[in-house]
Amino acid sequence: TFTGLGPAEIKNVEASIPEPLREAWREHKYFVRHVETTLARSLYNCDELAAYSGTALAFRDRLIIEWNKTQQRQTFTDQKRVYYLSLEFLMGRTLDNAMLNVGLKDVARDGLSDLGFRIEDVINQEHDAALGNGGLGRLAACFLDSMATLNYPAWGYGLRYRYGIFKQEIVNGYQVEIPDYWLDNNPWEFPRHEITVDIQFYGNVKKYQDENGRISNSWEDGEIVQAIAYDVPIPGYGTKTTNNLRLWSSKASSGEFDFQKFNAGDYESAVADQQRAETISAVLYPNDNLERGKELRLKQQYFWCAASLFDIVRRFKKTKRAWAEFPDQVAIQLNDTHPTLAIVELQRILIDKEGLEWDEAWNIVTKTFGYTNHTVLPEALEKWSVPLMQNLLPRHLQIIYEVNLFFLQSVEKRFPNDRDILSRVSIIEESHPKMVRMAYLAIIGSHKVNGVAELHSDLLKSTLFKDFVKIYGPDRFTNVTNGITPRRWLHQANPRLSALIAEKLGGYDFLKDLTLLDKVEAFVDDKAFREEWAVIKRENKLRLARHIKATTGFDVNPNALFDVQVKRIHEYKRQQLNIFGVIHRYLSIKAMSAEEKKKVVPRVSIFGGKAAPGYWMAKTIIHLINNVADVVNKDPEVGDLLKVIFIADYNVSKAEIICPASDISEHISTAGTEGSGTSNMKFVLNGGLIIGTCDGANIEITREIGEQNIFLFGNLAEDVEDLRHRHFYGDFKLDPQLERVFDAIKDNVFGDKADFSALTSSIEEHGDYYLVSDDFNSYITTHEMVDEAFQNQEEWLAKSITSVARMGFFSMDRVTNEYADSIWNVEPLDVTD
Ligand code: Z2T
Repeated sequence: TFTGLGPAEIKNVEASIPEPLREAWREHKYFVRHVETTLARSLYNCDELAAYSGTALAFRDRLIIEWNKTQQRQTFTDQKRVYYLSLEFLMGRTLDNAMLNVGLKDVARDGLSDLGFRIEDVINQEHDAALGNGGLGRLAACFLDSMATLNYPAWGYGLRYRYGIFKQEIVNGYQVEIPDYWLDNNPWEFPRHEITVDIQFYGNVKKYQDENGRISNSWEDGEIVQAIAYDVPIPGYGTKTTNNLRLWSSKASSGEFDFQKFNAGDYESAVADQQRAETISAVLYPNDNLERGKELRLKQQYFWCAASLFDIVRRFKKTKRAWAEFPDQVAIQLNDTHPTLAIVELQRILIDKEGLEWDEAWNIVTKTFGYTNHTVLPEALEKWSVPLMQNLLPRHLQIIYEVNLFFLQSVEKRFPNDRDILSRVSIIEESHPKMVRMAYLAIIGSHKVNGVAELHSDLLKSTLFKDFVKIYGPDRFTNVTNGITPRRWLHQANPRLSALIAEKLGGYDFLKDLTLLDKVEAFVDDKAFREEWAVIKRENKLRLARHIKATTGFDVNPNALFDVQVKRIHEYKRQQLNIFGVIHRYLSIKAMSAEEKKKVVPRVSIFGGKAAPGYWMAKTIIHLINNVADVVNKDPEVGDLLKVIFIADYNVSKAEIICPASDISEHISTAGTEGSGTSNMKFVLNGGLIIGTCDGANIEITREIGEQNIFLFGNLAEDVEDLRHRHFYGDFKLDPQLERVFDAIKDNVFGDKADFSALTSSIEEHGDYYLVSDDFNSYITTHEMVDEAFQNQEEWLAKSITSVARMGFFSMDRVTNEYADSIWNVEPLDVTD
């Protein structure tokens, strides 16, 4: 029935409601309205999924308003913006985060509870936005959170994949990949059908004389694919700033070209063209730290770079500023080399379309870009075949050759007596076929290059990019150690711990300035505080135990030491070292007397992570973990002393359950191979201790929390090369304890030994590239120290509390401010001013 209430009267009704209830009333009103109208349901047949949608839509309304205001304000002020270009944004779920950022989760909890729903169940209805593989993609998501929270005018640009990272199922111990179709009913994206860009591929380059008599190049013919923008609001925590993430989706161009085919009756071929175009944004490549050089991947890269650059340039041109001001208005950060074509595309736009001279344009380009490198692993460094690029992007290849020519000329002038340096630093590798080295192009086209942890950045300077340090000097290269957002990884994932800290610190300010955590250390001897801390850890372990029971059917003892390794499965991350250690433990227990068994500290070894579908060794490791679990978990001689769990389909929302529940977690990569690692930070921030190698950010974590609070083991990065060299020349002896483990595998204790022969022989016979045998003894000994330490619960607790108190450095806010100051030169803009 029509109430006769206009906006003014509604305002009056609102005003008549007592202030503390007003938000609750609004929330309820939005919720009911969306359930009844947007979803066309009644409150009487509102299930959990509808309750999720209604809540999400209610919060979405709030975000949209702030989002519009933020964008208007940023456009009006027209100060420098940051554009973060990433092929991956591993966002996870949005609703919980949105409720916390807006500060109304408690209101929503009460409202939902009045309607008979538990907020956790409602939150669990949401599908993860899983547009990423692992650390690199999650870092991009943490960046977005921090940039909004700190009020930086910043946009993310990415691809709107129809399929995110595959879902993992374990069938008979093997990984099986299921497509992740995630787009239906996603309330968090807004299609902008009016924002489109035509993207060209193939074709050829023609020279012509322009009106000033200048010889110019024009890229002609080929085929056109249309990019359509989809926008996602990115709210900051405790601020009105709501930034934008723009994801591009591909579609066949609606240009004349296609209509001609339709009109000519060539219906089938026109539809095929359409499907081919849509394939570009169809699927995320599921490789972490591996590049396979597929043409479709290159198409994705160019499609996304060209659409983003067009968009950025279009926005800049509206301001009518001179081109020389471009770098004062625009900072573009390249998340690894995947967006390196953006450098070439900007140069092309400036010289071919806007008529700038080469030098003037190149000066603008290099001032605009910054490049972040995430790995030194050679198999992850992008190289594109010259013939492939010649065919797909003929004009870009010309520009790359020109950039290379000018670069090599300048190098030759500076180092006239160095015969080899030119071939070493050339963007073009003189192989068959020739290859474009994208990292070199990224360095040459950027004003700053950074690594993601101190050791990693040092290694870049002393190995991979050594020549470039010589050429450009050390100032172009810098380090910005990674971080994580404390909003998601403490407050959202571990609300009770966050509340306990807030109670002691007098509020939640630490979520915006994580260095305030240092005040927690004053409570390390406070009895009540310590008890509460321990209770929270136990609760979190129980929560994980329930998840394990529900998903695997196994019961785990919450008093046992929970030992967790969750991350992408990769030989360099050494899950094989961990599972061999577990087998060693199992064999030791089996050999014990009843008396000896009484002294054993019960353990649950928990694994999780996806293997790239084509990475056979990684899949073999998963298989071994599951087979070991099968044998160990039902062995009555072992009972509660050891359980092995593989959690299928590890993703962001599972990480939120797992990270708060560890006693110890494993970050055990071969020294010098892990760029940074970020789950190490998540676990410590949640009061878990870690065992790790001197690698990536483990080193800085140790420096911050103190070496008495971490379990370090293994060879150092500086010794790795020498050890590998020795292995290669036959100087290798399998560690005797590891030999015992291999003997058990070869006795078919964990299934058919043939299934694992590639794994054991990679160590015994093929050089043990990742030094599993070299580090095995030290690994086992260190785990014995872990057991020992765990028996002294009081000291363990002190380590846990002290470590959390000292984790302030690893906030993504510190990281974002460092990029802003030393790379982007951008200032925050408070939209509430
Ligand atoms: C990735 O997740 C990482 C590096 C890559 O290099 C690619 C992917 Cl998909 C091309 C990871 C690093 O392995 C990890 O050490 C680091 O913490 C993370 O990026 C974020 O910097």
